[in-house]
Amino acid sequence: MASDPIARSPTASYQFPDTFMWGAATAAYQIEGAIDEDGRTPSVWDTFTDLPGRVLNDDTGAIACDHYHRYVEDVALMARLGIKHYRFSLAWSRIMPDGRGQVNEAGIDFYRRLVDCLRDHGITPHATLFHWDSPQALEDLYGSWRSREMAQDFADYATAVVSRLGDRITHWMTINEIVCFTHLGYGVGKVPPHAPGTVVRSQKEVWQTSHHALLAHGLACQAIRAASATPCSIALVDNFSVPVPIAESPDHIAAAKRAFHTLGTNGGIIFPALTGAYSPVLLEQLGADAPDIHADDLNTIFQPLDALGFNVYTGNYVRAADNAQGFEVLPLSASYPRLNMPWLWVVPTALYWGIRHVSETLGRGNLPLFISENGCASEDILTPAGEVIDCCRIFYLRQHLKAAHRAVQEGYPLHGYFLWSLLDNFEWAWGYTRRFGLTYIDYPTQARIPKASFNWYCECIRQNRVV
Ligand code: GCO
Repeated sequence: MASDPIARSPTASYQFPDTFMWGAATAAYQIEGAIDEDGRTPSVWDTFTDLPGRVLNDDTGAIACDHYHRYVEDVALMARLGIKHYRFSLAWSRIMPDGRGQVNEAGIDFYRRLVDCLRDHGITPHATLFHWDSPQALEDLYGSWRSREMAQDFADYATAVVSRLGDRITHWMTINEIVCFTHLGYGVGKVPPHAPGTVVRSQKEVWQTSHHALLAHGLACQAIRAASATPCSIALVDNFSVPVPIAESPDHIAAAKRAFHTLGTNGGIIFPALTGAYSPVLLEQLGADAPDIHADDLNTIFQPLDALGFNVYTGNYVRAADNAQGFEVLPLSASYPRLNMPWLWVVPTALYWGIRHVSETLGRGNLPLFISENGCASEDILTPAGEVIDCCRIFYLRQHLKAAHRAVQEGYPLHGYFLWSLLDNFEWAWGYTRRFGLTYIDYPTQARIPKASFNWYCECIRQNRVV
């Protein structure tokens, strides 16, 4: 009711500014399928999924959501949802079968068709150049991310893509979640859960892979700007770890800021990307395990960005402590709420605190941000009437959107939100056992069934607020 003071208050009604970008996200290997069509060659994920026992149920991305053939139906679904922004990724080995050199125009054509279809529906494409599916050819040639050569090959791939698609795509994201395909793909001392699953000899070599990925990001930023015919927006997408102060008092907030340097891989990924230097606290901790950094590397890595994409699913509570580091990361008890992944502790305030850390801990308060992924796996219930009930997902998303609203209300430059994911899809080492979609995929028939959360998110978008 217009006269209701609560309905008119942006705080109480969780109203977003009119310019807020509502979107959804996917990634090539997780949805496309068609792994050997129109000239695509294997990525490291094709090789990895073919190894018995690496992926649950030995699932592979060979068919996935068959999006390669069903993209028209999927774009119609996006239009029905009401999103005006769609984040997807391009498969490097579709576009450059050898990872370098010759461009496969048929691969480009698929993305041209997809993007034209999006634009016909008034949906702005946001293209991620790399979402973990390195060409197997480069893994065979020089060990992909283990080599510095990968950075230049990635930049050349970026040039090939942007010079062909830059007339229709103006929102680019270079690389998605560096930690996952480097530290989790080459990690020491355990069977890595991610492709390529090559265990390197030392921590130093693991850090070297993420350093090469940072270089790839930096060189790609330069390549995109040089190749784009029109002014474009370039972002990095990162899932830095978020220390959440246990209480919002100055001592705990200060402790969370200290913790930010060494939590996860923050000090060696988001720090160099956004500040031009590895965190000194991390470097001291790493000692001889720090990567080799050439003279000009940090200048290359520290490129001007138009935005940061922040992928957020969970966080870590931190409190001030009377110890050498001045903070303590609090373990969560077994009874703490968690959704359908071992790491998916429900910590909605991590979304807000992540944004504040970018501003206050990294000193990048003017850098536009968007949430490039947020969502959850939940155990969806299929009713006999054919509905899919996923209340847990609605509750999870609602809490996170409220945290996003708080960030906007307090003046942080959060411009948009991409929900992960539009569709249930191939959840990496978990195969098809985990469902993150707003849309249920019945894999045997490939039927798309919008879940309860789809209708709920549709209403949030329509009303431009958290309903
Ligand atoms: C990511 C992952 C997605 C996952 C999602 C759920 O960027 O984190 O890229 O591909 O599917 O995060 O685990």
